[in-house]
Amino acid sequence: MRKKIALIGGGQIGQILAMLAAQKELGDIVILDVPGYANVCKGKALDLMEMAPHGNYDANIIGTSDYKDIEGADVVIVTAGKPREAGMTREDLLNVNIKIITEVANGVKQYAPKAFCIIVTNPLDAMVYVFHKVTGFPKHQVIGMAGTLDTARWRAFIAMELGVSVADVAGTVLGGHGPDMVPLPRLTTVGSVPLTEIATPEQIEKLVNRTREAGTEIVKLFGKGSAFFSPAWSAIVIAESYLKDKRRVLPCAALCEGEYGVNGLFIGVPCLISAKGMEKIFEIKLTEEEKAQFQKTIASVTKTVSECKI
Ligand code: TXD
Repeated sequence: MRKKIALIGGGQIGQILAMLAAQKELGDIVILDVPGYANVCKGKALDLMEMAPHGNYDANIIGTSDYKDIEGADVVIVTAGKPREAGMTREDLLNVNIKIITEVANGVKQYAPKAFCIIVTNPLDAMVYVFHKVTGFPKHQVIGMAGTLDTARWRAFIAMELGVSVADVAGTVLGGHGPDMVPLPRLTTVGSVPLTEIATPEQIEKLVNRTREAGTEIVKLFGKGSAFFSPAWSAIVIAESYLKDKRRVLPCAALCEGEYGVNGLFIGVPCLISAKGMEKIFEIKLTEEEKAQFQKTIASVTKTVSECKI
């Protein structure tokens, strides 16, 4: 029997998720959205079914607004919520998206209690916290997708700046999904050559700042709405690692209970994603300067989470 992937939210990111999940033959796909948007999602699902002969995949894809249809899902990816508009911070979305995530969490808890859940909705670190609180799911079953995207952006900008293949850029971005996220130049390499040896301090500073503001750079260009291609791919990479037990080590927002000096918060840390879900958090020995940056991002996430009053 095929695996089942439930996409909660069939907007910009949701539709690309559906396309990628189909092309990768990850399983059957359910796109769930609010009743007023269910017909559009049914149309998107049908369009993707009709793409299958050329896309060369077999999958059953449906659109719905009924949680019964996600029954028994193996993976749930949540993008339901409002995206940012120009001039908005991720935190401006807090109150409206808390309500949406609470409703979604209750639906998932009832119909897909064993699913590995990947939360994408912003403000990310707070929304994954709310989802986890409402479902009461074990910590290995719930993660937030942000660091995987922030790291993709970091790698892309380095490749663009240095004129090298992105395939050869390795590195990571930790911390919350906001302007004080923590790219780690010290641990970034280009074909095994340390970034710190082939880029100037000025170039590195520029790359760090661009990565921190990458989401906002796109929101400004769009005017309305936020990035969707790269967030979708980033979430699919995590889902695929779970479904195929690829055991990728990816920066995800995971519930830290002591790791990195964080207690009871979801924040971006390197995670082993296996068939067990978020199997393990790897701890990196940070320098004093990196620790100070990490403290700053913890403070921001703590503040946003405390505003959730949950
Ligand atoms: O790295 C990251 N985590 C992110 C997060 C990167 C980019 C964007 N990020 C956030 O993802 C963004 O700030 C939003 O909060 C979400 C989804 O972004 P998207 O661009 O897909 O937003 P859309 O196109 O508005 O789609 C959201 C859909 C839309 O179709 C709504 O009708 C639906 O969510 N929606 C709901 N679905 C189900 N149930 C409820 N209650 C609901 N409310 C809205």
